[in-house]
Amino acid sequence: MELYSKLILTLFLSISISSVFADNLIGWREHIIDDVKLGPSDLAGSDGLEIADLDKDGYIDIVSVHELDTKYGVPRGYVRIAWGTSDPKKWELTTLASGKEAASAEDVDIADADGDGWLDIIVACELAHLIYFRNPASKHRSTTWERTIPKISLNRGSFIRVFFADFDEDGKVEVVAANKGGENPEIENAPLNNVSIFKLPQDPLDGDSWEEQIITQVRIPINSQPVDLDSDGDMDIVVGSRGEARILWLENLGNLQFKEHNIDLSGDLESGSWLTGFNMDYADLNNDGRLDIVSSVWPSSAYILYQPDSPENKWNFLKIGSIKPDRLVSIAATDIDADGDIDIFSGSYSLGSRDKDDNDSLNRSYGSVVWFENTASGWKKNNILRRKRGMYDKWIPYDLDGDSDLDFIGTRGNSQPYDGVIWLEQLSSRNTQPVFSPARMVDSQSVPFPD
Ligand SMILES: [Ca+2]
Ligand SMILES: [Ca+2]
Ligand SMILES: [Ca+2]
Ligand SMILES: [Ca+2]
Repeated sequence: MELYSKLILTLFLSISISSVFADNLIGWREHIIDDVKLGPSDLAGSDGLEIADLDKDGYIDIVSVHELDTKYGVPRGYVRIAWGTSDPKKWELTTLASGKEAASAEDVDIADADGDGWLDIIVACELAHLIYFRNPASKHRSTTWERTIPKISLNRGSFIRVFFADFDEDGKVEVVAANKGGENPEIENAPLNNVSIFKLPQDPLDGDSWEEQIITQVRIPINSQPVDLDSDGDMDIVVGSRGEARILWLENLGNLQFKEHNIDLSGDLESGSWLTGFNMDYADLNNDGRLDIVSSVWPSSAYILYQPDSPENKWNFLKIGSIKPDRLVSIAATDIDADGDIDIFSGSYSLGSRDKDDNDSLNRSYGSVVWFENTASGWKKNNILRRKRGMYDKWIPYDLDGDSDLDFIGTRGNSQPYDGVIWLEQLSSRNTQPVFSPARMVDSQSVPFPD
């Protein structure tokens, strides 16, 4: 016990001292939005999230999905909404769906799908369907939102990503989704699976009338992200294949026709590393007018892939940095320090037990959060937090407290009972305070960064 106290004290001192001498004065304070104390006692496996003002009260609301994946057996999950208020430390929490309807809910998107002026919700479930929720237009928090599980999405394995976008520019959104087949397909023998657009009927609640159009097939599709990659005004789609360890893009030709382009790199990545395509963000990083891709490269790095002047050409690339030995899973490209250039915010995926801290070597993937600062002399890694457990899968930049610096809203998984939804408040001038102020007194054990 005494040794343990000493260890904690040493850790505390080293964190304090390093923060005093840190170059920049940005600090981060963690706030909990949803967890087992504020929400259902079995909330876990928190994963995708999106934000929008669903009830038009002027405050951002957060839709988050939770896989409950620390337990096996009956497929279950939660779709939760945190309703914003004038105080970013106060949220009203409701459950939009639970149990089998939200079986291993993995991803979510928000758009006005039926054209009534109110934002609707779609969720991809790993076990295993799509489910659409219609915004009720009034009494948002107390009424049960009407919903449908489109028949065409049933009995075909795991939906891993889902997005709304208007691909044919008729003013109504379509749905694009990646179906990876089984929940844990073997990479070697994985069959080709679909990336599909679903054309919605006039009333998307009419689940029998959704029409599927397959737009490509790859081994273990893991992403199908709408983005206007060639900046010609229509939405293209960036696809990731885990089975083939590559990404590609589908150029929108109009009328729901797409032309497939490989994204081939101009050289080799470091040996033993590969593109996952699961989490990417987009920004013009070399100011040539073309959008570039910022991607995680497993196991531990973030890279920029520079878009070439023609889709036939190879993509040059640059390594931004690494969080070795942690597994880098999330990428948000935005100007974090408000100095006019794009920085990168990232989190990792802890391995090992999800419901307790393991006693083992420090040279393993833990749950960490860092940001990479774009500086005149290159990319500088700024450490924020590192714990034994945490999967920080997605970050949404948003100035939640209205003090003009960007804060980050995210989910945390792999760390029951600490899973849920959090936000990290940016403290632009923290002076001598630590870089990171945790929300809880007791949490998964903090561990020092190796660098
Ligand atoms: Ca709201
Ligand atoms: Ca385009
Ligand atoms: Ca910047
Ligand atoms: Ca702020």
